Amino acid sequence: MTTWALTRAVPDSMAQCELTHLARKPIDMAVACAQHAAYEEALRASGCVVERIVAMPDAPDSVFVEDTAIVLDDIAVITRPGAESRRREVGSVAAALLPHRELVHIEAPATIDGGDVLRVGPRIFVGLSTRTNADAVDQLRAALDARGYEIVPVIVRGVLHLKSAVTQVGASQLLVNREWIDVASFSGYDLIDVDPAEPSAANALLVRETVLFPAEFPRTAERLERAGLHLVRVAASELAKAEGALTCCSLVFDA
Ligand code: CIR
Repeated sequence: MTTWALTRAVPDSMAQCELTHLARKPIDMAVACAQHAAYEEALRASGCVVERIVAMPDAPDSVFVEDTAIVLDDIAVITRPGAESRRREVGSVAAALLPHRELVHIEAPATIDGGDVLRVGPRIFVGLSTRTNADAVDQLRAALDARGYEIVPVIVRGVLHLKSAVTQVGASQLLVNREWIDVASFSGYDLIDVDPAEPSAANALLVRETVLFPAEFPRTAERLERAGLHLVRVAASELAKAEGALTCCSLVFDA
């Protein structure tokens, strides 16, 4: 079995990316590309085979492949991204997933970004956000209930995606920022809070036993290490200016 990580190159047009909660700041493209390459290297070091899918230089958010699909054990859901400008990204991701999974497609009027989907075992938490609506929750239920998945909607406020507010960092450990979600939905898990000085630190990428973690958040990193987790720090300052973080830049799955 191989652990795959699908990625896509940083597009030349990234300066025109969608922004929802952030003010536009100049992105240093050389640094962005170097950080993205180091991220891919960290994925390799964590045991993944990295496959860069076809580049989309004119699609400003195309590096954020996570938003285009939800890859589960036996099926992949191709999303219909909430931002109209991003809908053309999904075709090439579907083509890359086709050798590995049966595909289902989210259809209008539903919209959903993969960044709003956190799978923990058989539970699939779905953020209701500016990008993801209740129709998407209904369509996910229709597609996945019979396969044993439980769909749990969670309201997201003040931040782009569910996974900006909560991600999985260990078998039963979740890293959370309670400002943006009601953690009542996550009772039964061991919750680790981000450091209050680092509100954007809740997006970590667990790959096998390793947590890829943004180098910009040392206080939260210390908390995670104190909890016994193995971290690899990855600089992501330029991708963060495009409102992206570590989970957004890959689709990781076993096949
Ligand atoms: C967007 O607004 O769609 C992009 N600028 C950022 C997407 C980040 N994706 C993610 O958190 N999954």
